[in-house]
This record gives sequence, structure tokens and C-alpha cells, in this order.
Amino acid sequence: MSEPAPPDTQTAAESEFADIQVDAPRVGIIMGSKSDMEEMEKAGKVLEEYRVRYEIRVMSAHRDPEMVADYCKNARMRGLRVIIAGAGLSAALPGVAAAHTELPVIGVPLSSRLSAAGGLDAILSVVQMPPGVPVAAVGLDNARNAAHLAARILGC
Ligand code: RP5
Repeated sequence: MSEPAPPDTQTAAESEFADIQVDAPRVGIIMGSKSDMEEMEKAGKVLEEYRVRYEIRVMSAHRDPEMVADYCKNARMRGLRVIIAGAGLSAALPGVAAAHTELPVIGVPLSSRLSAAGGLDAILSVVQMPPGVPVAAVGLDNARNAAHLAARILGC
């Protein structure tokens, strides 16, 4: 006969830990400005259709560089598995995120009222990453596709 399972303390602690992991967001949606929110929220809506947990944060690679670094360095440990990063103009956020995490980063180039080139500036900023620091890029103002790609990366 096997011994009865040890009760209580350890079992309770294990299930509490399991709950934290189960509830953790899997996708982090970040963007360079509040003005990007209207487009980037669409990624969240798509992730809801896949029942993928996510969080949305505003943090600028230029205005809040330390916040971006801390967020990306801690992302995997917090349970995130993909980062979606949207930015316009000199759209550094996706690349800076990729510099601080080994998680897959999906960049969303955004058009902006101040764009000198109708969003092409942001597209080139997102796409032209140096070898070894990859950023996957979706089309201009296409946050929805970033979410579909994140779902595929997660095997949904
Ligand atoms: C970028 O500059 C942001 O991602 C945004 O798309 C653009 C304009 O930012 P705001 O001036 O609206 O804050 O960094």
C-alpha cells in the first residue's frame, strides 16, 4: 500500500503557485504613446477571441527608456511569451524591446499625424533591425495581424 498523500501546506502552496501561472498574461502589448492606443487595442480584441491573456501598457523607447528595459527584461519571468510593440514616427520601441528580451517581438508600425512619409518612416524603423536582434513586422496600422501572429506563435 502506498502512503497517503502529504496534505495541507505544500499542496496549498503548490496550487497557489499554479494559480499565479495560470492567470499570468501571455502577451504584452506595448506602445510608444497613448495616441497609439486606438489602433493597438485592436490587438487585444483579437487575442480575446483566441482566449489569450494579455496586458496593455504605454511606454516610450525615447521618453521612458528605463521602463521599457525593465519591462522587457522581466517579461519572460512574469510569464509573458510574446511582446507586441506598436510605435510611430522613429519607431524604436519594437527594436529596443527585442534588445532587452529573447521573447519573440512583433512590431506594429503606426501612422502618425507628424509622419514625414505617411508611415514609411515607422515601417523602416521596425523592419531594419540588425542581424541577431529580430523583430517580426506586420503591416502599417495592422495591430490585428500582430495578435493573429502571436496566437500562432503560442500554438492557438
Ligand atoms: C511615437 O511617436 C509614438 O509611438 C507615436 O506613434 C508618435 C507620436 O507620439 P505622441 O506625440 O502622440 O505622444 O513615439
